[in-house]
Amino acid sequence: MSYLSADQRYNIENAVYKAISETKITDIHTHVYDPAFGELLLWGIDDLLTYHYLVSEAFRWMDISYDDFWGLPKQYQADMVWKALFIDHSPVSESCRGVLAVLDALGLDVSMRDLDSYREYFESLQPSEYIDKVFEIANLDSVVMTNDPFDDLERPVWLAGFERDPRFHAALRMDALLNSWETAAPKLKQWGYDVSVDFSGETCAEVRRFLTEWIDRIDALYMAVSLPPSFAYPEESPRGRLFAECVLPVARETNLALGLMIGVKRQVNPDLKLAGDAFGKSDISVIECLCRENQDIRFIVTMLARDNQQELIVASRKFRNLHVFGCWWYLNSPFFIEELTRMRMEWLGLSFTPQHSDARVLDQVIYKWGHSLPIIADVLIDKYANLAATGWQISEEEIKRDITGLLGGNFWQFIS
Ligand code: HDL
Ligand code: ZN
Repeated sequence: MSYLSADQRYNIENAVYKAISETKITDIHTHVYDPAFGELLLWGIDDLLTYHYLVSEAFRWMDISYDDFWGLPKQYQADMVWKALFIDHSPVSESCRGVLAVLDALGLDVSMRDLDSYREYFESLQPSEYIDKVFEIANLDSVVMTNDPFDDLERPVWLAGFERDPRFHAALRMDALLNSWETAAPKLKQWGYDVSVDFSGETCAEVRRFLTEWIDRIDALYMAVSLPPSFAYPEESPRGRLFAECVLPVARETNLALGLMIGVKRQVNPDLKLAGDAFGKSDISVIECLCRENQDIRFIVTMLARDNQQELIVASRKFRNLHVFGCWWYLNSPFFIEELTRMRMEWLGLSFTPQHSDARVLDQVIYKWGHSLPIIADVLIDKYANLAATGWQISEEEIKRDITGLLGGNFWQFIS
């Protein structure tokens, strides 16, 4: 049994931190938008402070009614959140710390606690210069958006066409189609797709046409959908039928990966709007069945319940068409990132994608990657140190190779 000298560990640490800081990231799931979408791209201090994570935390201290709060202009909402979560109570939650980490990374003086001066800074910036700055600070190569043809603000931009910013890839999000078929069908009909809620006639063929036309229009990297804990497949339901007769055939036909984000319980408290969603434990056998019966389709999967993580890892060991990604939403904090990354590396080696930001406000990529990369680095250092203790020699090139894979390379290899 050979032991690791302090020098050996120091060299490994250096090589990992160097490679992590130099490797550009593909952020494979976000809610940010190509600048062509204008106001849909959120950025700056007031969007940061009214991010739904902070709103739900602020309501725990505020005695204003939901309606009164939502009726306030965004800046007033931000003022109330700032007071409740930063001034009246120390901002120790990850969402609050994240706002301060962004301001600090931008070179603003967080100790001043001067919200108006922060506002002046952001008001002095143009979106295009700010996007460049944020991508540079966060060391992003590109992001994947969440694109919803049923979004009335987003759809017309795509239909009018625009020159794409190559840093903003698209993903076709199918929640409205698959989880709200009764309201989606009439809209599809209105858009010229000959569908009926009762699936009569050419409905499934027309839904397939809708999917393929939008995949082409946005040049989607993958199709995606978020699903409730109760998600079942096969299932005698509109979603079950759409999956079987539309989504899976189109994935096969287009050779696009299918992103499944499982476990979200939507609108547990509707008064909180975007902040009103919670989660539940899902049945992993549904994923096992999908992967087993469709081994020619690639699934990129993340699950929202901590209790689903080990079984998702084991499912990924059973099916090479299942790629695990990210510490999603309520798992995107240091405590869970550490646990999930260690579990995954010990049982999947390097064949997974440890993180995505899920950023809804562009600036958030700075803190969401800022709290993830050091943890991923530390787990890697431990694993490389354990290898070195056996006498196995790791080269700097191999460390760079491994990290390039974890920060996007494995994703690109899996989906193409
Ligand atoms: O469904 C999703 O993609 C989730 O990420 C939701 O958008 C959620 O509101 C979120 O932003 N989580 O980080
Ligand atoms: Zn998301």
